Amino acid sequence: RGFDLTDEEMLAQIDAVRDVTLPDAAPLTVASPAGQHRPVVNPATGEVIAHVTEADAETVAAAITNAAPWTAPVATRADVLRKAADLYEANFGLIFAALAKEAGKTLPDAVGELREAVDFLRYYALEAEKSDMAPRGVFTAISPWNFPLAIFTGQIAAGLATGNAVLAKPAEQTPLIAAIAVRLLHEAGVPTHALQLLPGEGATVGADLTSDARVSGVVFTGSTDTALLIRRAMAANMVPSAPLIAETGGLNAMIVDSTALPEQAVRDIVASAFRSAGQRCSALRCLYVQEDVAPHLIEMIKGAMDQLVVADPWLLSTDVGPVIDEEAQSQINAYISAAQAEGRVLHQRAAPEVGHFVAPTLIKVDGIQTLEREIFGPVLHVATFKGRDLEKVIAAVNAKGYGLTFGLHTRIDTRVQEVADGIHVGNLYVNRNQIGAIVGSQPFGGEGLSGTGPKAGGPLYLKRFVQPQAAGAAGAWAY
Ligand code: TXE
Repeated sequence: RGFDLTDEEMLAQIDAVRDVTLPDAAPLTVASPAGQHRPVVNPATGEVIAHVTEADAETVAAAITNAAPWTAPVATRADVLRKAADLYEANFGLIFAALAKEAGKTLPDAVGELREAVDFLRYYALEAEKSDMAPRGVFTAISPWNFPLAIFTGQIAAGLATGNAVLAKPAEQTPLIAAIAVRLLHEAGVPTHALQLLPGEGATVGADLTSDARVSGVVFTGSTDTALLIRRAMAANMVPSAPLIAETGGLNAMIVDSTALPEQAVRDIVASAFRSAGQRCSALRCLYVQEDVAPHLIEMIKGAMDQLVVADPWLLSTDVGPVIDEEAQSQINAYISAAQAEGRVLHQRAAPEVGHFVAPTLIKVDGIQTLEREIFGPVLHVATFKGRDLEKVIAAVNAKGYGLTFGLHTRIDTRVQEVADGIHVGNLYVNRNQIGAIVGSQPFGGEGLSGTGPKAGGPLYLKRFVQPQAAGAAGAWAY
């Protein structure tokens, strides 16, 4: 079954939680007195909305000891995950409140997160039922703040559907939404020994959870640097066959050639670069426009940027919310200031002064050099290219070693094939918005520095959560 909440139902749910108090709605399941107390900040206002008690080393050690695979038959596990999906839908109002106030997510972002989370639960339930296989044991799931519901739930759902115990460590910035999700999963019937929530810092709780010999695998989404740290910790401590399933960053580009439909291209460019305040790993970072149409297209982009509502996501008409925290805000703003000093800022859309907002910004890039690093915010770079240099653009993008998403707007059919053959990328979007996963139909994941594969939301994903001999015996995949 697909996502089936109507718009009216969603809005009614939001109305019902206008005055929700998040700490009351999301009591954290781990409360070790010795643990760290971390303030949770609403990035749209800068206000502290809760204090969270984080796990300490003893809590983590106890959680690993208590973790036990979920031995219920696969049909039971699948039913429980489907029930959890129903509970997520029934609690959309609360989920929206947490996503808006803790992660700065707009209403369309929150709907997208809910839909993806629910799809993950139902899809992995279905996939697990197709071939019952032996779990590896205990999985650590480390997730980022930018999809604090969808990615968090997807990792857990994959681990649980295959019968593993899951130790879930959410990002430091988003423990409340994680607590709500785990509460709903437990309410649906996931045993507490099979799913434990361990909020805390990456460098301490995350490191402990990825360097214990009793952990049989790690599923991770976040930065490439952290993935490399985790790989080293696992190599030193875990059995050699323990898998790391990682999704990491990208330096995503798009080509718009002279034949592209400008309205369609501009709509997709602005949505991909600025929605979610640019904090999607799939987001467009660098746009290459064919020289002859560039002046017109850039004017159109500026006009579309001026239409964006940059505001607190608690206002339902908001298009662009804040970035996640003060550190992200100051890093991105420093980057923009440096570009400004070099005279490369082509356009900016004003943003509120209060809260951790970054003004959506368009920056000019000279030549077809691509970016040095990923700027995880509402910043779009634009370069122009001559028609004969198309191959050079593709080579420049490939040379960076990331391969997450790539966009192409053209009406030349042979060019689609040419680009598809040339670009090393996990997800190619032709004449459409460069977004992330569509669970079940467009699995998501990158190549090279962008991740290990297999793609989340696809048929091969669960194979890495089960024992290789069992997968082989089932005639499927062996790792
Ligand atoms: O990630 P971090 P950040 C990437 C994107 C972006 C960056 C931003 O490239 O620049 O991540 O997120 C935990 N051992 N993507 O900087 O620091 C940490 O606590 C174990 C890509 O916050 O990697 C958090 O839970 N865990 C993307 C998680 O790792 C550790 C989606 C991610 O944090 C740890 C989101 C350690 N030593 C971000 N250190 C995608 N491809 O989907 C940190 N953590």
